[in-house]
Amino acid sequence: MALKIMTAQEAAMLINDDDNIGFSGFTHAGCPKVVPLELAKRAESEHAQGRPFKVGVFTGASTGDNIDGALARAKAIKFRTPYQTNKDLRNAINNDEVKYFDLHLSTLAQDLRYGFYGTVDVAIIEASHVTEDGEIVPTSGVGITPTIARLAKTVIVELNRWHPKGLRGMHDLMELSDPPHRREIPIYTVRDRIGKDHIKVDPQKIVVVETNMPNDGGGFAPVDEITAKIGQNVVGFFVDEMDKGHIPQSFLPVQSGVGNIANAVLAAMGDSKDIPDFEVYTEVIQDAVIRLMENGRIKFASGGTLTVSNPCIERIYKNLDYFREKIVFRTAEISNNPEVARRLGIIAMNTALEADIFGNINSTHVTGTKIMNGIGGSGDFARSSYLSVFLTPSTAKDGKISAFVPMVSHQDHSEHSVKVIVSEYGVADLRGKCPKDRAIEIIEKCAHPHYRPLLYKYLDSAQRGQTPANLYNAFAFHKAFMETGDMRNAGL
Ligand code: 0RQ
Repeated sequence: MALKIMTAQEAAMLINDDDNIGFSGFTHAGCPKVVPLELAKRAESEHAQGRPFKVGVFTGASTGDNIDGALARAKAIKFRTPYQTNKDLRNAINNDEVKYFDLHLSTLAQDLRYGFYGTVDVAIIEASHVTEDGEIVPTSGVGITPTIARLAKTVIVELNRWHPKGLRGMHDLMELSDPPHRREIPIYTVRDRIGKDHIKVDPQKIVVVETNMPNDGGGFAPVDEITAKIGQNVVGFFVDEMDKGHIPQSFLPVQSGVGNIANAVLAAMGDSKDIPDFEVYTEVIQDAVIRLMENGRIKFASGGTLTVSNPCIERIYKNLDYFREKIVFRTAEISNNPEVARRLGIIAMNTALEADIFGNINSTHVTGTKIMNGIGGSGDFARSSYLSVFLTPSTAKDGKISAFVPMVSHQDHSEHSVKVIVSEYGVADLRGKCPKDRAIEIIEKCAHPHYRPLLYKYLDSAQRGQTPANLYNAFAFHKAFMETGDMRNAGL
């Protein structure tokens, strides 16, 4: 049976006001590009004619500008989950124009199956290949694709010729059974495969839109003095842990979050002669992973996406046979699965916006209210890893903000999931320490020297108890920032 072929504009007409849409991909990679742009235009035209038009948006993680940016600017988003990084969408969320709920990435596919968030009416999926009997091969990012493809009544496939057909074979795709029928996930090493190389759906519900559009892949900020220092501190700590026998000499699989700091830390690990060649079990595969693969330092990467710059993905596509042996793309519910993270003994490295002196972490909200991106996969890994490390520069905004505060203004990861914190000044090892000792460790090893006296002043003023606290002054740093633009003015 021949598949239905349409233009992007025609496909956008299949979507109704109030529908919930599932998009393929994870970060900009694997996301559809042309239908969402037409959908944004459609919403603008409906609004111009006085009619309502908004859709619910489910994704694997953040997306390209053609989804989150275009739909936010068109005021076409009813609600959004689970992670975003787009400036226009972030502003719309923080201005209360879009309802956004932040979610552990591993849970969205199962929450959709459980029906927690209503129906998935339409799935829009970027594919490198689609067959007449309904086999869909994703591109460079997966996310929640198998689940939305199965649940949706209509599946719009953007067949993007920019991605080679040869991607087939690099994906490992499956959905978990739901309780009470779920069994263990048989992944015992980073390389194990448990699924198929494609998604199969009823061809009757597929419509195909053909396109040829590059990814949105921007580059990373170059490693600077601070991120390089954080990288060296992480490496020093890992080498020490190997000497103590806490990390085996063969090393353990590494997960690293998204962004400049994570990229710099991986680069530092690759440069170290004291860290053996290692494997990665992560969600986002960034440029640094590919460079380390090319020079043999990373032996294998299991991830959900190639969140790499366009020059980097072009290198991969030119050498697909080399990378096919070294990379597997999984769905978010498997790449980020807590069961697998705990079994494999993952070393998790994620980034904090701020930490308090007791080890609680805020990764998402500036001064407790304005969302930056979201928790992403950090919670999936932090709680379930072998060793959970959080990274942050000691200050932000030219020293006006301390990353170490008396009490976090929003909490994503509790002290119970945080084993180690690293800044450019050093490594705070929180394992086995009571809250007061943790506070001293964090102030001495990680806080910026300028903020250390202020943090000690807070600690001295705190009411004694298992966890020292002074609820009158707990937000003195944030208050000073809001009132004077500089936490150094905190009156304690
Ligand atoms: O602002 O861009 O205006 O300069 O935050 O900070 O230092 O460039 O670091 O790119 O690694 O991003 C936590 C946001 C860090 C990210 C966060 C400002 C700072 C700068 C970016 P500018 P950097 P990064 C993977 C797993 C989510 C949790 C996670 C993130 C901007 O890593 O979203 O790891 N993590 N998930 O100036 C106000 C503070 C600040 C601050 C930094 N305390 N207050 N602004 N900034 N600290 C995600 C996935 O699963 C896909």
